[in-house]
Amino acid sequence: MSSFVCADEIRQAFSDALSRMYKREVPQYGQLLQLVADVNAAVLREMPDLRSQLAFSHESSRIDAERHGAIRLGTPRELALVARMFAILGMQPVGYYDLSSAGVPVHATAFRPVTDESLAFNPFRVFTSLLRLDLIADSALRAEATNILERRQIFSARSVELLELFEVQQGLTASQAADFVQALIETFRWHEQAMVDADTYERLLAAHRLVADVVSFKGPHINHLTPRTLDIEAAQQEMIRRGLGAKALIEGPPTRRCPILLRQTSFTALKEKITFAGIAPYGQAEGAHTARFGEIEQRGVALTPAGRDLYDACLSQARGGDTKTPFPTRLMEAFEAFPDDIDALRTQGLAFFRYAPSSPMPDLGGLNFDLERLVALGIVRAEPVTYEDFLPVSAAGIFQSNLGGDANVVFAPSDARAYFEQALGRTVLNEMDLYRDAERTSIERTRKAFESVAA
Ligand code: OOG
Ligand code: NI
Repeated sequence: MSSFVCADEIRQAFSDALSRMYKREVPQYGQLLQLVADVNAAVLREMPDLRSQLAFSHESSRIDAERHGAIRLGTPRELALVARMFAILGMQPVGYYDLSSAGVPVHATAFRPVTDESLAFNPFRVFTSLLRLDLIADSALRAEATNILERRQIFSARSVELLELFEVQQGLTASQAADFVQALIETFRWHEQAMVDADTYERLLAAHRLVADVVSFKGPHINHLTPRTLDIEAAQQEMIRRGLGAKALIEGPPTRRCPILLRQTSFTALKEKITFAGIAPYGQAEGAHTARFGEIEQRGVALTPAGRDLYDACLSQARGGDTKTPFPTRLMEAFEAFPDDIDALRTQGLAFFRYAPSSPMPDLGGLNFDLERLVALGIVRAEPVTYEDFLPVSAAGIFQSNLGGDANVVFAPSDARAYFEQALGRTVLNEMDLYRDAERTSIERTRKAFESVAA
């Protein structure tokens, strides 16, 4: 029997291949990677504590390869297929993001690895949106868009064949996996040739820029790849210094000593030449499309439901504040209510932590296992669990700043989750359960280590 390649390795190969492809397609992304590597190296030189924390959380090795991407799909059938394809890469749908209330007619999930080991190996994630044509008011245009989407095949015959083989065999050999990665990245390639004529493109664009982006092309081009920086302020300044027009505002929480959740910024999308379908009287019509960009992010600690409620409350206070005060000031002020001390985050139950003995566990002669006591004694170390997911308000901000033009349509909130999960063929995983499990497992391991010495 031939042996199969593990999903983590296939995911790594896919993430690397996609990154190489995007670097060729969007050279500014290559500049961004270089810039982030420079900033990260400087941060690690200057902050030995952070270096030790990353080593302790098994994250040192993943930082350089770490990134997320984003794709936008057109039909439930595409979502179902993507879910099966990404399962081969060890990526599962985590979380449900409804962006319609922010004026973006999509709902989404993040495909990502879920176990500690897989995340440490390579945490590559893909923010995957599904277009909501039901939110397009013009019913004729909706029918036309549905028709166009129904006809397209975003996956090659070869990738579907390998998918089916995987599902029968429950694995892929090394050469099948290499083939699969090659076939799969083709789906996410940029297509300069639109599937629609100029007139249709304009009508789709008028409905919503996102509708044009999804419906006009042969496949769901990767629209950005995002490396992880250890200092987003420094990286943002470097972006400006190196002439990569950065977005004015960093999305997410304000600057803090203890980073929480996720902060993101991007350079605005490129205006790229496209060719429309149809035979124009004087040769093929050309146009321009704005969709692809580059983004950077800094990840902090995952918050518990209580911490997340507090985050949401602070954020909405800042957003609802007096517009005479600049937003960054409002944000700083609102977040004064959020403790910025690692022990406070832990003892107040606002964030998740991973526990482990800081060195071989000493024999404490008959003491009962008392986690807090062991932490206080410095025998057990608590390190923040990294937030592995996304934030809906930030995601909407990223979408809007890159769609070109303004997007001030607001759709009535609706519950389309059941529809999304039906397309997916399963329910999405709850990210809070995953963080809670990570924390619990680490405590159990620590307890075992303690008991094995005490026994
Ligand atoms: C996805 C935007 C969301 C993020 O990092 O929050 C996202 C998109 O533009 O398709 O990638
Ligand atoms: Ni992103």
